Amino acid sequence: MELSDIGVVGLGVMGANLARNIESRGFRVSVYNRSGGRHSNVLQSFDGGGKFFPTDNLKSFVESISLPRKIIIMVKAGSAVDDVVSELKPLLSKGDIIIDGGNSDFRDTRRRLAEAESSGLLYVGAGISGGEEGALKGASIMPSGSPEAWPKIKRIFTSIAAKAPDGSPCCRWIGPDGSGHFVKTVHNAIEYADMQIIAETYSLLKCSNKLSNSEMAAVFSDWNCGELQSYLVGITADILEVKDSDGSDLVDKILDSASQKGTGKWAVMSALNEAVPFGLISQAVFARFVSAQKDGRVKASGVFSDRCGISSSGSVSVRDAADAMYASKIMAYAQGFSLMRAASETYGWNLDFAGIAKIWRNGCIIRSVFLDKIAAAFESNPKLENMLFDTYFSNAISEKALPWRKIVSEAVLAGIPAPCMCAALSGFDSLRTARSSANILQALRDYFGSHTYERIDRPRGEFFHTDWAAARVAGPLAKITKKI
Ligand code: NBP
Repeated sequence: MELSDIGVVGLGVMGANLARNIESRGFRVSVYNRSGGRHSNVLQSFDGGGKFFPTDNLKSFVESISLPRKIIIMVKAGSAVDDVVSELKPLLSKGDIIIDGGNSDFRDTRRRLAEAESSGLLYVGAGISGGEEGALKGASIMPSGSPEAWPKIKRIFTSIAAKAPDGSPCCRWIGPDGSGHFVKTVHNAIEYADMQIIAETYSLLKCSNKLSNSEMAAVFSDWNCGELQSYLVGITADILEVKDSDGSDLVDKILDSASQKGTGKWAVMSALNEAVPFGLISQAVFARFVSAQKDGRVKASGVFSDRCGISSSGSVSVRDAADAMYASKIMAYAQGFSLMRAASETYGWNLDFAGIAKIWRNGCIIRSVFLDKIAAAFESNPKLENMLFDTYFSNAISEKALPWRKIVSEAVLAGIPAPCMCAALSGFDSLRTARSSANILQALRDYFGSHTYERIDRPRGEFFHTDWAAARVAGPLAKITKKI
């Protein structure tokens, strides 16, 4: 009996297109979907035939794949993955490879990996970015997990991946454990920030400059030819030109309430766990929560319409807006890479940051020319502590600092919400402030809670406590400060 090279479980948007992509590269693909009938629809949509092995139960699906079996699970993240894994396990043989290609939480991947390996199986958590089109024509793929699995799946994965401008596949082994899904989570978090920065700029051009959608489309198209070139900026220009059936602009009819599936939230939670400053990306996630509170916003707009101190200076410079976007983008990526760096140290993943930037250059949603600069920065210094310390980025953000401040100030004065750009700028200012105001925080904490503090005139690690109330009355000679 002829056997297939690989199997795909779950023929939703991503699974169906991924199966087609794999088959189009000359591999034989077994396909299975929980709800019967879906694979026949899928195969019909691909003109039927091909090197597909459609199956209607998991047992025959598993038996139709050559050893060691390679099975990609493309189902909804969460308990559905556990369901499929536990149904597959009794049917598999030692050395078979389970690959979860969905957007799983990396902590789930760590657990599933350990359980699979304890049963003699190999397990891969592969972040896949690019949406429907990427799955079909070439995605950015971030696999990690059992290292013995990589040589066995590498040929298929690198052939279905997008190709970077230099021809290299946008897929490389990320590392052990759940590192691939973690990197995909950070990718998505950066995607949240990129999108929110675009939305804030759109808002300024629309509300301050009163540009029409077609005028904004021209601005975004122009930006897409320069340093801001990116997939998201390009499709923003497209969106602004699309008409509804009555000839009006479709974008104006879209309800301003954005949803999310959880990867942004997971990234923020990881940043909290790793103690990494993540204000800008957190604001991008919270901005979606605020957007979803449509009724509350409508109510507040009625309450505060004439009482919120707006003092706009008028329209903004389009050039300054581009600079503010670019500077904010630098901060977003700096935060994302700092989070990956912290997690890499915590979990011992030894992540290759230049390699990660390289596989994001095509296929994925955040693809842009900007990623070449990041790859170059980490290639010249793999231990780069913060992207902002790279010469290219430190020069770029310094050159754009003044226009960035002007744009953020105008947004604040005009009362136009720009949570990401404001957080980006204040994150930058916080970072470059050598002597911060945290001395006051420490004094307050010590005053009310005896939490102690360190002194600038004593070595780090020596802690002091002051009886602040007594000191205020007794003056400098009193013995009110003690070393702990
Ligand atoms: P879809 O919603 O299009 O399809 C979901 C699939 O999961 C269907 O095949 C469904 O089977 C199956 N499924 C579910 Br739901 N529960 C199951 C269960 N308990 N057992 C077996 N199968 C089950 O999702 P999608 O957009 O293809 O996304 C798949 C994964 O890829 C997700 O993790 C998603 O986050 C990720 N992802 C999506 C995109 C994107 O742009 N859509 C991009 C990158 C990553 P059924 O037909 O029987 O209901």
